[in-house]
Amino acid sequence: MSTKILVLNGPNLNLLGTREPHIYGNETLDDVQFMTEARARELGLEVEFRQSNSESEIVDWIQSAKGTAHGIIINAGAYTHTSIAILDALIAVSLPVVEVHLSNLFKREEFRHHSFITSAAAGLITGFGAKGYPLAVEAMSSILQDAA
Ligand code: CA2
Repeated sequence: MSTKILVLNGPNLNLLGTREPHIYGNETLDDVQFMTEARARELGLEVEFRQSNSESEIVDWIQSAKGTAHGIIINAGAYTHTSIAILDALIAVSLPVVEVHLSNLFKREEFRHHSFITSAAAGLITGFGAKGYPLAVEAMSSILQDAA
């Protein structure tokens, strides 16, 4: 099986590039997918890139990663700050996790400073816009190589 990374995007990230470019940048989610897949290809990794506005669908996708993916990159959107269900699913699959955010959470409102995801993640990339995704792919590649 090729080395496969599941890249998950949470609510409203489908709106990227349409509003709030000063916070999230000008790239659309399709652009982010393109950049993510390009870096993955360079590193010999395969990417499955998904977005959902539904917490339960994200939980289902995380559960189904066991046995089908080698790692998970996740931008859980606003669920980052609320979802114990996503945290529990990430812990349950025990795959390496890299958390990514377009904006710098710590320069924003206090309620965005806490992430339920981070405690299940190897690390957090926040504030580099769309470029955070290829960076997350690099981080995942390094984690998987170290574990091999
Ligand atoms: O910075 C990030 O990547 C976030 O995960 C984005 C979430 C936000 O709730 C998190 O605190 C940080 C929001 C994604 C919504 O994206 C939009 C993009 C364009 C227009 C409206 C929403």
